[in-house]
Amino acid sequence: MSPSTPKRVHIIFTGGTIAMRTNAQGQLVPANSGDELIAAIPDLAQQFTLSTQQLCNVASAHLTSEIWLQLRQAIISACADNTISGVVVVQGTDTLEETAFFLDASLSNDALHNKPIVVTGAMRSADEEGGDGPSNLRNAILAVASSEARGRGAMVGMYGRLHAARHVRKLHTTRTDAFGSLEHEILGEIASINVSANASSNTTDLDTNHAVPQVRFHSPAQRLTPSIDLPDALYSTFQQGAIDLPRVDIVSTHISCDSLLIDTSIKNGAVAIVIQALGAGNVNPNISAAIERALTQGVAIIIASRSHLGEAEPIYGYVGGGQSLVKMGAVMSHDLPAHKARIYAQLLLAQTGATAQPIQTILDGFDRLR
Ligand code: DAS
Repeated sequence: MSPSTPKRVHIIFTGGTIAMRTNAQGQLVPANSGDELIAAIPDLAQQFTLSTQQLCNVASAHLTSEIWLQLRQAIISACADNTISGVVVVQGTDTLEETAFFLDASLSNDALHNKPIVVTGAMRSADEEGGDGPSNLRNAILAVASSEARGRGAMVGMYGRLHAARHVRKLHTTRTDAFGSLEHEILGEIASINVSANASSNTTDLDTNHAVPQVRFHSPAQRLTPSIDLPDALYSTFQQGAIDLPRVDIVSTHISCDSLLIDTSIKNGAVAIVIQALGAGNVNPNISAAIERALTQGVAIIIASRSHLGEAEPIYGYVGGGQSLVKMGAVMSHDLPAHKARIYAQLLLAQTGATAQPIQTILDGFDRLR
């Protein structure tokens, strides 16, 4: 690409509040196409060559593993095009961190040709005055076009901040600054800097300062989650309706909970179960017994914590304590919350096709997260 050729960014739209408007009944529903969202940031269309793709237009609660695999395939194709700098994915914020983590964990730098992905959305609808959609979309495009974004895999870009897919969480239900990385540093930000118009032109007019957004990363490029390459055949088999990603359920625990949900999950074909355990990864004797039954039947058990900070660790040796569970053959999710541990387990099982040996596959795979 010659230095004068505008950078090309590919944008894949799937829907979300960013594309919703209020209907005659006063309800927010999917409405705007991706191209209509791009029309709201005309200056970016002058700065970059933008190609767009509308995969679907749904609330992010309606996304499925089938749409994820289509999205992943669309990203692989876009990144293989050497005119494209990177890919922006637009979706609803409710499951945004899940999609970002799925993409980050399932796409190696080789598959991406080192190109970055930024997943973004909005907390305010397209028809809301002063909505955050246009600025989030603008920032995401600027971020993937930055050469410093290369080699970082999939990130989340919201409210001017870039978060690692592994660490980011939606922490607030409605605020525009809803996303955070908890105790982890954010990867970077898009901040406005003031430049003098005369600094870049030879005019003799009076100086006029104007704000220019600039992408700044805080640390060198690295991948925080070991990539799990999915077999090429998976997508085509999936398209033929022959398989789904392996079934991995999440069971949440609390005072006085019993084993019903774990037993039901096994009966319904779960290959692995993520237990959202208490504190550092502890459960009561009912759940401990159910975990032992599951492991005996060959179902892998992953222990995550319902706490927001810290990691699931094998500390306690009482019945149901994390150390006792690990001795039985369960595995700790480390810093992954239950919903990301579920995705990671699905990918590991899909990669090896080792649904016959899920326990070993999960043990080995989660060990690499440390
Ligand atoms: N919560 C909405 C959003 O922020 C809806 C969704 O996730 O699709 O986009």
